[in-house]
Amino acid sequence: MAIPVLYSFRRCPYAMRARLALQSAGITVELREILLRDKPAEMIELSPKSTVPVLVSNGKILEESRDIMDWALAQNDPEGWLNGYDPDLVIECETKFKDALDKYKYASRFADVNPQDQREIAAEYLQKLDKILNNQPCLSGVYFGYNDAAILTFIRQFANVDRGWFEAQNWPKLAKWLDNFLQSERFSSIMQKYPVWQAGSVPIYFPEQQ
Ligand SMILES: N[C@@H](CCC(=O)N[C@@H](CS)C(=O)NCC(=O)O)C(=O)O
Repeated sequence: MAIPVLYSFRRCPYAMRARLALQSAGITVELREILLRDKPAEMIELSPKSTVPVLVSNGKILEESRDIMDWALAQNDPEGWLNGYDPDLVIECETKFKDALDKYKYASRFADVNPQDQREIAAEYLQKLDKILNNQPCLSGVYFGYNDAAILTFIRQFANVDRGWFEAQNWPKLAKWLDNFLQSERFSSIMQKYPVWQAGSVPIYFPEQQ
């Protein structure tokens, strides 16, 4: 079977969650790092909507990050990520929370948007996560799993908008959960820097072989 190809962008939270799942499933892909402002023609041809991540495997094209996660974990789920998977919690992150995050982070791109109001909307979701984390160490239960991987990368983005404000809020479990992830080997291994891919580049394989 040909090695699947993943078009990816290091800092994209959707691409990050796909890399987390591929790594957990132990599925090796050829990683093609792209620039959002200069997407390779090969990727646009395969996926005209051209968002990252895009995974191509034996002619099958997956262009939604959760589809890539599901595809990887259906083949191999050694850490039991699918146990405790809560699609509603993940979808709320991608819709209501992400919408508020974008308006908070990029307020000037929207007409009539008050970033503080948007931060409050996003914070409601974060309070909900903090409550869950009051009863269990991870959003998937005892262990890091699907919910954590699918949600953490967006919370990281939110926290980075104004670190001082984020740290001053009363969500200790959430802050600890984020911090544990940012300090983890798991995170550093999916955040390796790779040169931008061009046709003819030497292939880069991910996860890196130990
Ligand atoms: N629903 C998609 C969203 C992916 C997405 O929006 N990715 C962003 C980067 S973080 C993107 O590629 N945007 C297109 C662009 O900036 O041109 C998924 O889950 O994969």
